[in-house]
Amino acid sequence: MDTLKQIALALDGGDQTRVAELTGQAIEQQLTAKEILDDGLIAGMNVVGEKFRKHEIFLPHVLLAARAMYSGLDLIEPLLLEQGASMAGKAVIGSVQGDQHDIGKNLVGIMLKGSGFEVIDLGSDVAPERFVDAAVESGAQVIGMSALLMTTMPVMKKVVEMIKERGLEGELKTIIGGAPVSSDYAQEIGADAYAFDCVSAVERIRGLIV
Ligand code: B1M
Repeated sequence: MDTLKQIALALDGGDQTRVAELTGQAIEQQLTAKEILDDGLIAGMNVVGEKFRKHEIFLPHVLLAARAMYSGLDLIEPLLLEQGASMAGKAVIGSVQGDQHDIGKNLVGIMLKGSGFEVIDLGSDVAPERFVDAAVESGAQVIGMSALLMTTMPVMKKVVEMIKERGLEGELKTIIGGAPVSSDYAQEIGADAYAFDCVSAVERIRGLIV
């Protein structure tokens, strides 16, 4: 079995040590960080998500898988960052209030830093006013919000509304992402952009700043 498939399998098994070991091997084999991410770590996490959805596994298993995912992400992060260039802009990112899911948001942060952006990462469970305050205080041009739960998506709308209320529309742009979010939803709430994944997030944010 190839190394990437083994990574996915070890992640599904929640084996943090093995995921780190195999990710190290994949790096030695000169596989790109993107291959390791997409075909190893994310592939494994998708299997976990599907099993969780079908109630074949429960939360402790998902938590172990998430921990294993981070052991691999830690190793590929410097490689993703190597592609970095000069400062391209400043973005505030976070997972919205009520949402603890942060893996996708962290990937967006890594890719942005790797592309030369300054990133202010507010973490997860971020209240609307924290997003806007942090952007104003830091002079960021963009707020990037992540939501993985249908129940937390409406917080994104609150941030967009707050930007309008404070008269910052046009100068402070918003981008949203996360599995339940779509471009239709972005349009519906008046967000400036939607990105399907962390790679397109960088492209979209570049487009917003130009
Ligand atoms: Co939970 N969870 N979870 N979970 N979890 C999901 C999201 C779920 C789809 C599982 C399922 O039922 N199949 C489901 C949501 C259902 C829904 O509302 N549609 C769910 C649920 C229900 C829950 C709880 C409510 C479970 C419970 O307690 N009963 C609970 C909620 C906690 C909370 O947030 N308040 C919960 C908890 C957890 C853990 C804590 C155990 C853990 C999170 C650990 C962590 O993040 N630190 C967890 C996990 C790991 C998942 C799954 C399995 C994996 C999510 C993930 O990290 N994927 C997930 C099922 C799944 O998605 N397959 C699931 C990998 C990641 C790279 O993808 O985040 O989609 P993703 O990011 C992508 C894109 O979406 C995009 O780029 C990334 C890739 O390039 N993207 C952006 C993301 N943010 C972006 C922002 C952008 C642009 C692009 O611009 C700013």
